[in-house]
Amino acid sequence: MNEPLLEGMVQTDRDRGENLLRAGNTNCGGCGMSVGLLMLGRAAADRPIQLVIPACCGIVTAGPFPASAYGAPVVASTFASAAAVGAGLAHVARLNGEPTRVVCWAGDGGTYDIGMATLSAAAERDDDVLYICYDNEIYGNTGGQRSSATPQGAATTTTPHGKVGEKKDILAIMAAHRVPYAATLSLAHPEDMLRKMREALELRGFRFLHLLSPCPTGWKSEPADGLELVRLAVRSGLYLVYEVFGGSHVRLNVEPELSEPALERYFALQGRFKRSKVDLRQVREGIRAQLEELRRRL
Ligand SMILES: Cc1ncc(C[n+]2csc(CCOP(=O)(O)OP(=O)(O)O)c2C)c(N)n1
Ligand code: SF4
Repeated sequence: MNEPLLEGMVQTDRDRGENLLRAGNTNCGGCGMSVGLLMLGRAAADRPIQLVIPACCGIVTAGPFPASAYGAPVVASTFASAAAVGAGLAHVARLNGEPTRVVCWAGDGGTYDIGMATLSAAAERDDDVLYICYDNEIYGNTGGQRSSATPQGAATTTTPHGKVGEKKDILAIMAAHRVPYAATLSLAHPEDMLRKMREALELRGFRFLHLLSPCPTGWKSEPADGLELVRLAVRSGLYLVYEVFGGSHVRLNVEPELSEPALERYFALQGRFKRSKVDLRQVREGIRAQLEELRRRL
């Protein structure tokens, strides 16, 4: 039953059993999204999954039809419809009595900005979809414009002197929908990440995962520094690793050290912050405020 269909060119649910992301794909070296996909494949193991990917870097990854770099069936959607398409596929799977789990895999532009309406609607309806946002903090596929996930001070092609204004708090937005499960994922904490991906695949209803996804091309960083950057973001408290159950019960998974050297190094390793000279005192205040807010909800 595990024979490849269509001579192995296109993957269907029946063809799993190899990496979710195959070798030879077009992602840049050091792309955090690649590691995220490998982890997702590991978490899914033999479980049949269907991916819905809007027009972000993640769909370029697939390559030209009929070949595919993905070891799972993929629907390429418009930005505005990813969560709605995912909801439809999940309904069809349920009606057919299939165990297939539907996963939307979208960048921050497709999530925080362009896909927000259908994302919010699917979350409100509690559709049976796992939505994963890989957040590289820019519109990568179109050459690196700012998104509402771009952090303050980061230079992009549309904010050459550094973005003014803070990053949107997407986890707070999703938690406010009171979805069964929402969590952040750290590539530098693979066991925690795998556990959350497995649990999120298992749960029913709408689940949201946020992955800070280093993008050497947009962050102007060394490809080999990606995991170290995430580690520094977690150690400094800039990226909090936590999960929210039912929109209200919060669990902090990694205690941030609030390390100042880690914070300094995080910014120093990325060319995108060079020009704006980020005010680290202000960043520290923001970190403490967010952590206090989170602790109040523990
Ligand atoms: C409705 C719509 N607006 C704009 C575009 C152009 N566009 C293609 S890719 C892209 C950037 C996507 O950024 P993101 O979702 O963060 O994913 P990334 O490319 O960084 O992986 C944009 C704006 C589009 N395809 N559709
Ligand atoms: S531009 Fe960034 S997100 Fe897109 S493939 Fe390259 S490293 Fe990955």
